[in-house]
Amino acid sequence: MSGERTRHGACTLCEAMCGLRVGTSGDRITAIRGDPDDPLSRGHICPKALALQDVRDDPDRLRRPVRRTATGWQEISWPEAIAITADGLAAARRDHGADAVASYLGNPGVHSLGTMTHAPPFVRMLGSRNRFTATSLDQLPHHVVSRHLYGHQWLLPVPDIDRTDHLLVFGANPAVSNGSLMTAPGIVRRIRALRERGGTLVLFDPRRTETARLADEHHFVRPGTDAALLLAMVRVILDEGRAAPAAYVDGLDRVGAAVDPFTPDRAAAATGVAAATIVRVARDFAAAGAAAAYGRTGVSTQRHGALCHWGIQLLNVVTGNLDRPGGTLLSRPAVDPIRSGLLDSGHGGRWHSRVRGLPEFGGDLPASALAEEIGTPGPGRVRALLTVAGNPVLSAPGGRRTDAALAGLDFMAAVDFHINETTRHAHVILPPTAPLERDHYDLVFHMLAVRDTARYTPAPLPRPEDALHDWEILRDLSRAYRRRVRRAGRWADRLALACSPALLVDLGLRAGPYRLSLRALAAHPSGVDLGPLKPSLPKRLATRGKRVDAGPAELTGAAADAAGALLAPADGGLLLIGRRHVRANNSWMHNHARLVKGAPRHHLLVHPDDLAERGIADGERVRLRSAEGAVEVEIAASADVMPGAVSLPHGYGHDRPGVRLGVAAAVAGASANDVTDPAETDAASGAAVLNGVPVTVERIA
Ligand SMILES: Nc1nc2c(c(=O)[nH]1)N[C@H]1C(S)=C(S)[C@@H](COP(=O)(O)OP(=O)(O)OC[C@H]3O[C@@H](n4cnc5c(=O)[nH]c(N)nc54)[C@H](O)[C@@H]3O)O[C@H]1N2
Ligand SMILES: Nc1nc2c(c(=O)[nH]1)N[C@H]1C(S)=C(S)[C@@H](COP(=O)(O)OP(=O)(O)OC[C@H]3O[C@@H](n4cnc5c(=O)[nH]c(N)nc54)[C@H](O)[C@@H]3O)O[C@H]1N2
Ligand code: SF4
Ligand SMILES: [Mo]
Repeated sequence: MSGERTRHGACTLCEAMCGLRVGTSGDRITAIRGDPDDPLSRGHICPKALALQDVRDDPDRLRRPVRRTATGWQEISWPEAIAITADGLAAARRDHGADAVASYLGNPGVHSLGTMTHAPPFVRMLGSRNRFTATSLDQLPHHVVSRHLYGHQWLLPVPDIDRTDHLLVFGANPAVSNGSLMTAPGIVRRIRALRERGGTLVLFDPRRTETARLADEHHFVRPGTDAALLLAMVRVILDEGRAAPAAYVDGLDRVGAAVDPFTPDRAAAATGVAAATIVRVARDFAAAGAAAAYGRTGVSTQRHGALCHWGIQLLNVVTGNLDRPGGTLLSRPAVDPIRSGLLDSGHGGRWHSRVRGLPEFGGDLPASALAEEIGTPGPGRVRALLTVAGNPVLSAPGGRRTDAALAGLDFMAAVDFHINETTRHAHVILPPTAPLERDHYDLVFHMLAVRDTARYTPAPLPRPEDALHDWEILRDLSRAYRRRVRRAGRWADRLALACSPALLVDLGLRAGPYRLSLRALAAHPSGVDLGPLKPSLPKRLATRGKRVDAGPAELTGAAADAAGALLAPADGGLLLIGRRHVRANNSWMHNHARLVKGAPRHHLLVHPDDLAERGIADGERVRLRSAEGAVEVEIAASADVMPGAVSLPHGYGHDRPGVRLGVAAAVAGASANDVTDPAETDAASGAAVLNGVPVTVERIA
């Protein structure tokens, strides 16, 4: 057909950042395919890529700003929306101080170039201590541990999956998530290749997952106890004289003392993993040629997330696998947000949350504290909120409290294109363009990728008339805000807010290690290959003296504090864990028929023995209850979850009044985070406890 063109694009729906070929005709999408010439994704896409078209065509997606009135949502002009938002934020600051204005930045913001470049400076301009992001619902323990060990929260070693001989995984399900803090598009193919070249995949997860089916070994582990397992493995390696760390590593004596209580026998009683298995897996890891230990959300968002990630880093550090090809390595991104100072090195405890005294990390407070900071009266109370690309009512623990708290705000604005469980409380919603309507460069995920590449894709589709990009909304908002709050904002932030993301990426590329530019990348629309990950330590350490202290006081102390609880034998109660599905994405996209078709996926998985014990039948509706609250859910019996663990995906619970998403009743489900408890956080990091939540399952009378 005439006018048909194929343009390069990038999928922004998960961390794999797959390269796309987008067929277009005028402003329509005619096809979405994987880009075979992309040096990283090499043609791979998953079923979600096609949903980029559904996001663009989504009838529920806002195209114009709206304001909430007594009679419903009303479309307003951009200048009006910007003025109302700036007024609302500035009034709260004037009347109650800067801390009265809170912000929450959600996960899709990390996948939108414009929010990456423009949301952080705008949030800094607000000058509030009440900053919240999805990081504390996700990878915060990784940052805390990297800060302690390597001196910078973003020095996150990446498993060298394409060259490793042995991958040891805790609490991650890459076959579904497509990899996280490990950008490895086509990861199933990469795992198969690992095994075909004689390598081994060993996995610990309370559920026999889609990834478990690809593994050589899968072991159940009792939810929330992995820190005991990991520290016991480190103990075995030290005890048996198998340690072979690099010359720049100190503190193994302190590590040895800290892990001493974690004997394989005691860890076995707590974790449900046989002592002999703990010992053997540790030995196998130490003996493998090149090995990488890796863990994700199952061992991040749990009570001992920081100790888990310390244990994982220790396995790599102590065996000399850190910074070794086939082990774990730092990437060398073409735009280096660490060197450019775009990403904070991370500091902790400079201030604390008002109500519970939780420490900030990297300038953010734990999202578990958001609802109480809004709801608790007194000086310093949050009165106004700006959310950008997030849905804390469904994503943060204690969703009902968040929901109630948001209803009591003086003012709320959302940069978002959906009226969801959170944004329905906003006074004004400012909707950005859809993913394929904007230029893209992955500032974060190139940093986490298993191979160094660089790819800039100009928007494959034109934006609709009168639509603004995320960054333009934030730029205009910052200008309007500065007219009302004159002293707001540092010079550098004001400058950044005035620049386009394209200009900032160009500057970053030019200053980066390969001296690239947008012009240079334009000659390689599928991306340039910058080669496999390379050793770079100790040079790139951000620690004093360029040394790694493997046993910093914060973590050895945390291990001592937690040892009693961690090594307590299992008490027989049920523990709730999460679950993801390849055709779902956190709390959104449940309104796309193409993705949700088929059997419902929001059941509570329970082991048949646990059902029999409670006299509950498969398929029955039950009450799932915790200290925080209860929801009604449907049961699916499954021998794939270990006895004692029950699994429920998050991001459901769409049947709240006022939500304007066309989610079918059969898909609405219940929110796991109405059951998870905001009162519990990981002591050493502040991360939310979303896995390993004590629950009961009761028949509904
Ligand atoms: N129980 C439990 N809870 C969890 C988790 C779990 O495993 N278990 N996982 C946690 C994790 S890892 C994460 S990352 C969080 C996610 O939590 P959040 O980040 O709070 O929520 P999301 O569902 O990712 O955000 C979806 C919102 O972003 C908007 N959006 C999408 N694209 C864009 C865009 O380009 N620009 C703008 N401005 N908005 C956009 C959508 O319209 C939608 O409103 O959930 C956490 N919560
Ligand atoms: N299709 C799809 N892909 C996604 C997302 C999505 O919603 N859908 N979300 C994206 C986001 S925001 C993120 S952060 C990543 C997350 O990426 P992953 O962490 O790889 O994804 P999950 O499927 O949540 O895997 C966590 C695993 O931990 C297990 N687990 C739970 N509790 C414990 C425990 O105590 N110990 C151990 N050892 N395991 C435990 C769970 O059973 C689960 O299999 O995925 C990203 N990719
Ligand atoms: S794996 Fe992730 S980035 Fe690749 S197509 Fe699927 S959702 Fe998009
Ligand atoms: Mo996440």
